[in-house]
This record gives sequence, C-alpha cells and structure tokens, in this order.
Amino acid sequence: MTKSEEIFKRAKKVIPGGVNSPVRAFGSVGETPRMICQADGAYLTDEDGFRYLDFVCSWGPMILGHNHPAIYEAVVKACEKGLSYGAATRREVEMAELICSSVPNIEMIRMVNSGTEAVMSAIRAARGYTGRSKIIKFTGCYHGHSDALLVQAGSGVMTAGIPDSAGVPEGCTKDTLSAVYNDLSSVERLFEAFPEEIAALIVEPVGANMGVVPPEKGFLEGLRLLCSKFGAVLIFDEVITGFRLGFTGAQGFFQVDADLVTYGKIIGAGMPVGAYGGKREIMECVAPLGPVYQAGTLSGNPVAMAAGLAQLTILKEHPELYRELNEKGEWFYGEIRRIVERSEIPAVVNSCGSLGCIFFTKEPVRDYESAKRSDTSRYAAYFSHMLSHGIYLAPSQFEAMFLSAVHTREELAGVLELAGEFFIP
Ligand code: HOZ
Repeated sequence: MTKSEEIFKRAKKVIPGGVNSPVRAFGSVGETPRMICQADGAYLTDEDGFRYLDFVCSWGPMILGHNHPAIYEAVVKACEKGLSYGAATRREVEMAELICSSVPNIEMIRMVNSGTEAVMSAIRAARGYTGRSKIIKFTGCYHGHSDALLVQAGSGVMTAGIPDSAGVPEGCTKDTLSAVYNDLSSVERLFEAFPEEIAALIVEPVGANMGVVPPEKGFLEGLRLLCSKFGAVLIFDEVITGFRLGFTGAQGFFQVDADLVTYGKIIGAGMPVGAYGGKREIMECVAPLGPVYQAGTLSGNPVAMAAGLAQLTILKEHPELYRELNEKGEWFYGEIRRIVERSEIPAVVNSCGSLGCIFFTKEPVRDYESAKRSDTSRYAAYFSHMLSHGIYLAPSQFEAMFLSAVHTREELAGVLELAGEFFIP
C-alpha cells in the first residue's frame, strides 16, 4: 500500500468521502487521490515522493507557479506581523486600488474568502440594487455551492451526477432560471417571460466547469445587450478567467463590459480569497454604505492580501507574461488537437488561452448537453495513463486544464508525446 492509499483509508473514516472537496476524491477517474505534501514551480510532490507536472494549479491561481519567491517572501513577512486582525488594513486598500485602477468597470470592490462567497454576495447586491428576485444562470456553469446556484451546476455536481443537490429547499431555487450556454434565444425567452423580474444574469464568460466551453462569437455581446434592454445586472463570474486570460480577465479578452465581476483564489495567489466588484452605483448598495448586508471576519485577511498583492503586482508589471502564456496555450492545445485528429479515438479539444480540455466525443462541445456526451470512462483511462507517467490532470472530465508561466515548452512537448502514446498507440 502506498502512503497516499494509507492516508486516504484513514481519511475516509473521518472526512466525508475522505476529502474536503468532492472532485479531489478521484472517484470519477477510478484512482486513489495522491496526498500532496509539497509544490514547487510547475510540480507537485506526494507523500510517497512521486513528482507530477501539475495541470490543476490549485484550479487556476498558481499562474506564476507554486512557491514563487516574491509571493513566498511577501507571505512570510506578513505572517511576522500577525495572522488575522479582523480590522481594516492598508493592504486591502492597496489591493482594491490596484484592481479598480486597472480593470474596466470595477469602480468598487469587496474582498471575501472564496469564489462561492463572492458570487453569493454579488447576487445579493444585484437583487438589492434592482429590487428584483429572479436570476438567470446557465446549465453546466458552476458558481460555487450556495443554495440558489446549485441548479444543474457544473464541476463536482456534474462529476458526481447530482444535477440538483439534496438539502437545498425548493424555496431557495425557485427564482433561479436556467438557460442554455451559447444559446441566446434561450436567454431571450426567459427575459420575455419575466421582463421586469430578473435581477441578474450570471455567466462564466468561458465555461470552465463542464470542461472548457468557450463562448461563441456574439454570445457574450448578446447577453450584454439583453441585460441592458431588460434592466438586469450582468455578472461575469471570473473566478477562473479573472487575471488569467489577461490582467483585465474576460472583460478585456472579449471586450464585453459586465456590471459586476466575481473573483476567486487567483487574487490571493492561492490563499483563500474571493472578491466581488463593479459599478459604483451597485456596490454602493453594500453595507455599511447601503442596505445589502454582507460581512466576514477573515475578509481582507492580511496574509492573503500580501500574497495576492505580490502576485497581481507581478502580473500587472509584466503584461508579456499573458502574451507568452496565451501563445503557449494556443500552441499546446493546437498540438493536442492535431494528435486527436490523427487518432481513431473520438475526441475534440476545446481551449481558450491557457485553459483547455479534451472531450471524448466526436461532436463539437458547445454547452452542457454536448459536454455530457463525453465518454467519461475514456477520460478516466487517459487520466490514469498520464498520472502513471507523472502528469497531474484534473481528476474529472468536467474541469479545466491550467497552464502556468513556468510550464516550459520542453515539458509540454513531453506531455504531447505521452498523449500521442494514448491516442495513437
Ligand atoms: N470544484 C472545484 C473546481 N472547479 C474543485 C475544487 C477542489 O476540489 O479543490
């Protein structure tokens, strides 16, 4: 028995499913989770001493690689001054100033502790601002695990085949309307059915929790027009795309303006952070300025802010990092596409910048229904092949693959070779 197996056995006795977040149980890929004890650069090391080239990157935030020296130093220095104050600090102001001065449409921002919290709070702000109750989300998009959003969500619920979570009373989801990703007419129908009741529409500008599903031309622009026409708040959930597609996230990448934006762990360089921000008139509804209540002792935590500020400062000062990362993504996923095209295994490769995903189906994947057609047992076989050669992919078909600035072309060429062995044996 490996140490990972031994620890997982103990874990299952005291933690539901042995894990603190379902996808990492490796259930859908039929493997035992590797117990990670260290991470450096582009690599993870497990308790048995095996090293893996990491394509999860803590689900995105490690865009500069693990244990980046400047971030490490910022965190250590912050720790020396205490771990949590539950009080206002200069650093959280610097963080807000940095984001508000560089990202379009973010005039005010509030720090929270996770993407889930950011989205839940943004929706509350949108409802408070509009005085309306209904929201539109897309099937297969995941916006964290708050009650109102666990409706045909992506990510772990999709992996586990739980379209609607138990424990969520009907009352909590009765105002959540679902539309089809990349299908503007499905959104239009909802707006026409409830022209004055929809407070907000929330979307992952690149679907990245049903595998990767980029927006088709005109989709995000169409959502913008519909929200403006019907007076609804357009929320971009940029927990994955924010500061990844570019410093200005999906708003900048696709040149579409949102009213509110939500962020996750990337703004804490991997520490537990989230944030929501946007138009001043909406954010001014938030307490203590306005009547929409939202609070948190750990919000703007000094250590998390130090880590996040260090990472965002580097990203802002080095725009070439994004150019290189996106070019690397285009090349890498393009090469996988070429391998797949020569293979007899039915598969398609979706990608956007440094995000990518292989679906094991012949048909194009453009929404939740087409994503679900992927042969997940094939994905599991591919995952195991890669893992056995030291490549750590997302342990689920319905997640994204993340590249970082420190994945080298040589390392990626090695991954292409391994993919070739699987697809063209
Ligand atoms: N559902 C998360 C990714 N979209 C996985 C979180 C985790 O297991 O850490």
